[in-house]
Amino acid sequence: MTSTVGPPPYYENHGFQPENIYSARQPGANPYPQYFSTNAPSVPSYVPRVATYQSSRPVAHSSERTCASSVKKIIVIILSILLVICCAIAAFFIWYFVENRCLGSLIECGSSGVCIPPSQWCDGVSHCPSGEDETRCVRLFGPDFILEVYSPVSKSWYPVCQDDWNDDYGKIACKDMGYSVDTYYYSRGVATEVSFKSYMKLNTSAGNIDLYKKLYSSDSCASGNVVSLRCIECGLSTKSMNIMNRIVGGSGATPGQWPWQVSLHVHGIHVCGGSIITHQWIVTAAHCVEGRFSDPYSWRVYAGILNQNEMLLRNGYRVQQIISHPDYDTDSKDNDVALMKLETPLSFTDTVRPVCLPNPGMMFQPNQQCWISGWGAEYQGGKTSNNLNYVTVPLIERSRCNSVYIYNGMILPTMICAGYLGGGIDSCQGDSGGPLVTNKNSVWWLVGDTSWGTGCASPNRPGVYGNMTVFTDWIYKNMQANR
Ligand code: 4AZ
Repeated sequence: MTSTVGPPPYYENHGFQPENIYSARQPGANPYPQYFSTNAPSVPSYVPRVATYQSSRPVAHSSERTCASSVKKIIVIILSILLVICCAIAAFFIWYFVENRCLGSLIECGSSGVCIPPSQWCDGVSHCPSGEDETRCVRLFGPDFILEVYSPVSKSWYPVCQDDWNDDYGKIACKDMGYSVDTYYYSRGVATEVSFKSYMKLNTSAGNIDLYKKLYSSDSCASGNVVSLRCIECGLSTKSMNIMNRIVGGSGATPGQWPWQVSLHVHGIHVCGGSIITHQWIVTAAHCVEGRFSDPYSWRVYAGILNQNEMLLRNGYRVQQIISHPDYDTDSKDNDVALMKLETPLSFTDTVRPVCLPNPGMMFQPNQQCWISGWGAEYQGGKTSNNLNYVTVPLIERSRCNSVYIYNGMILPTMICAGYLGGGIDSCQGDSGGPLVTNKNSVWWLVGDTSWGTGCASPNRPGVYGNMTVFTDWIYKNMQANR
């Protein structure tokens, strides 16, 4: 230990001394430069008098001035930096309000600056100042993607007649459903169904006005064709199916077979599955993003990779936003659906592609052949699988799945059962959030998202999936509000 006993060291502050002005001072020599006379009065007449509490030693005085001016400089620099930061923040907010005026997950009423929550958009009650929330309601209906527009007057949906329709109108309708115009696929006419009695028609003489103001209801459609609208090229698998068939009791997937399947990681560990629906949006289960998992920054999304070990060598896509269904219930698993918005868009390839969201009016049949895929456990209580597995499962009618010997009334309208009552084949821990899909009209549709079940592959305990048809509208509105 070193001792600190004794007087403290004395340091004389000479301040800044430019070279060759002051010569090196000898001990006992005049401390002042020679051009100051040593016989001069203690306060020379030409030296301004200063208050005595200021140092009378010229060297110390100049050093304090230097120090004060340095402090001033630093303050000026800091203030300048703060000013620049404030200007940048103000510019960002101005830009933000000009570009997307509605903060958070709200939809703007036209360009009025009034914002409403997605749940109030097209709910049959007018909330916008000019009623835009009820006059710009579009949807795609059935397996042929028939474009329908809602008439608030007759309170019903009408198919749009193909007469005078073009891609520019198609792009507007796709944008109003929450799609980006960059993904626009096509608009084409398809023969009308006998069930169509009225149509929405374009009034071409209406001039350059809003699409929806140009539409009027009519009992005739000259071409006999209605608009089939595809806002994204979805539901295409590049690999033909090996139905022969692990998941529990499934097979290993090949590249491009389930291109919408993603693996969702937290701290390098697979937690849940998900499905790609656009370049930036992933559908998963709300229970996957509950509680401590609700922070978007903790997630990484892996697309187009079949093997978990390989994912650990890659970066994954960052998540910008997570939207959980507002009516999700932890206990009953009612509305077990959530959306993840990626920070950067996915590039679509043969192995990375979106699945189609089911349109209202899809009517999936009981016993309809569907497929589940995921990296979940291969047996009850097992660990995550290294490779992506898949298996075919039939849908089970809700009334049957709700019977006393199966789930005894626990299957709500937001749920759909699929699997085998004999057991042996099922989704399991780690498959949650992932897809339940079917193929109809040569298109792959997202029928459900893996949600829950009692154990895995046990007799009379089939898998339970979120009923995607019920969620499509919620998904579109939230994509629209968070563009
Ligand atoms: C789960 O915890 C899970 N057998 C997924 C599916 C099923 C059960 C549990 C259905 O991720």
